[in-house]
Amino acid sequence: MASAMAKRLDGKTIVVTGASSGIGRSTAKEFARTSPKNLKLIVTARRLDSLNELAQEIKQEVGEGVKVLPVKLDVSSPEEIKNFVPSLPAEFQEIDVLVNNAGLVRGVAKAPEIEQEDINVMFSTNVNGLIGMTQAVLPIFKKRSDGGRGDIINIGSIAGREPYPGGSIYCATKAAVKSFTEALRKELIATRIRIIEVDPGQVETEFSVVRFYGDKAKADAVYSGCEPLTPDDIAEVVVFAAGRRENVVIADTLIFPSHQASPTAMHKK
Ligand code: NDP
Ligand code: 8X3
Repeated sequence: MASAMAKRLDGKTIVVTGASSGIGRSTAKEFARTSPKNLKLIVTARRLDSLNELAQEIKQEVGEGVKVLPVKLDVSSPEEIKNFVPSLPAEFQEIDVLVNNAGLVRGVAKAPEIEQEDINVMFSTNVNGLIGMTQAVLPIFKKRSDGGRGDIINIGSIAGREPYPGGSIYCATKAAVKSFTEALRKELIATRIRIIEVDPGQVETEFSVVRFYGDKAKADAVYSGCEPLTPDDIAEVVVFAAGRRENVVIADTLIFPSHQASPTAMHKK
């Protein structure tokens, strides 16, 4: 017997950005596990090899009921976003859920020493990319009855609620995600389109390796003496939100591991 959540997700087409690693990868797998009979998953990122591996892993785990389409997509490129929906095979074009997860942090520099390139990459990915994907997919939602239907799930961060030293640009991008998300929910009030934000605290993924430009020792030090969340912990919240009854909007969530109460209030053993 299928769960209520499995039935609600059955037949949906879901896009996950940044699915080559971490939270995005776990989210794609969790959708597949939760509704394994009839689902279409479009997994996107810049690393196509990793997306192809993910597609294989999903197939091995749940079988043929979930169709996975890996798509190479750099969300910081407006041109690639413009071509994204028109390039999809017809059977994948009726998107129901967009998970705007692709994002990154670069460095821990403080003003005035922040590299212009890092500022550009963080804003063009975390903010422009998320807005661009939303604008690319919303017209599909808006064609549907009742003014439109579908889900946009934006991955924000505790960093967007509580900025911290050494993270000013990243925090500003996540605050922008929060503002955009909240305005969008108000703009779409007369529709069935659900605008959902999921804000994780500390999650161990490639996030810190990217922050420290590939220095794994520095990244590991971030998580030493404490137990961070896993990407699966966040994936479960994303899928739960998408799997609610249509009239239920999990508008906003903040998820911490038990040792964390803010970006800087961390208990380390
Ligand atoms: P990872 O580094 O493990 O994953 C980031 C994903 O984003 C990768 O799949 C990467 O794929 C993708 N990505 C980065 N840049 C681009 C781009 N220009 N175009 C397309 N895809 C891109 O980190 P997380 O899983 O932790 O991060 C996922 C989201 O969660 C981010 O938005 C992050 O800000 C947020 N978050 C993370 C927290 C944490 O503590 N880890 C806490 C709060 C929020 P590829 O390199 O192949 O393009
Ligand atoms: C990631 C959380 O606090 O490391 O978004 O910036 S934090």
